[in-house]
Amino acid sequence: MEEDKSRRKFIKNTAIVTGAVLVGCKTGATVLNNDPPHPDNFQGPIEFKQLPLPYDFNALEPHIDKMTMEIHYSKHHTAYINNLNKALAEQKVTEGSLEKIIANISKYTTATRNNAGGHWNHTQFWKWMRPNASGTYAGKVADAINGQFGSLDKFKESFTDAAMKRFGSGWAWLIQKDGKLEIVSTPNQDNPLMDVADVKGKPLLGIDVWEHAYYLKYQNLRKDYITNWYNLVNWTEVASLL
Ligand code: MN3
Repeated sequence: MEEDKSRRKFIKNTAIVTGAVLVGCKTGATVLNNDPPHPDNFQGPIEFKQLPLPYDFNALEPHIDKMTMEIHYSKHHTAYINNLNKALAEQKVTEGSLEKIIANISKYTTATRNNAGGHWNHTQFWKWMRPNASGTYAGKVADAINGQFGSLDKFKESFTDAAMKRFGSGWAWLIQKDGKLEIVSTPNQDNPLMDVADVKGKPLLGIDVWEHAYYLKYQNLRKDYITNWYNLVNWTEVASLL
């Protein structure tokens, strides 16, 4: 409770000092903009829900097997969402989009960071893959990648390298930053949209290199998983983000 009091005082002072804009949230309560946790005005937590997988569990075979997809989507991704909702309820967060929470992730708990990242990353990961993806590398996405990296093969080389060098669990990303494309990687469920990321940018493509993404089929052969994963890349989705 002491903490709540000092926080309220802090918020009040901050509002006076910065002249922060006051906005009304959906429930009619008045809250400080860009200050997601506001225990005074708690009206019930926000809740995120899982979108349906855009294809069947077996649709990515032979590159990713049905059981991996089923466990990955129904167990891992679902757990990130449930744990995110739990973490937000504990912090009495009543509003904010997933993107906004992620952009200000340093203001939240570690559980929020892990699970908000897990939810955003997987929601997008399902869209970055599609069955029979061959032949869609063309147009502006091909121009952008060829222009930045020389060729699709050169891009794959660098992207694979980033994904292989990510020690332990994490992700490799193709991001857009200051109008340029760049390849980076993040640990755990972090992503380049987070204010805590070493290199920030807009993710155009990302690969999950947690063992749960490939171990059933590929065991320790992460490189084989990455190599085969390129057959699934939904370049149309990448182009839509450019
Ligand atoms: Mn995963």
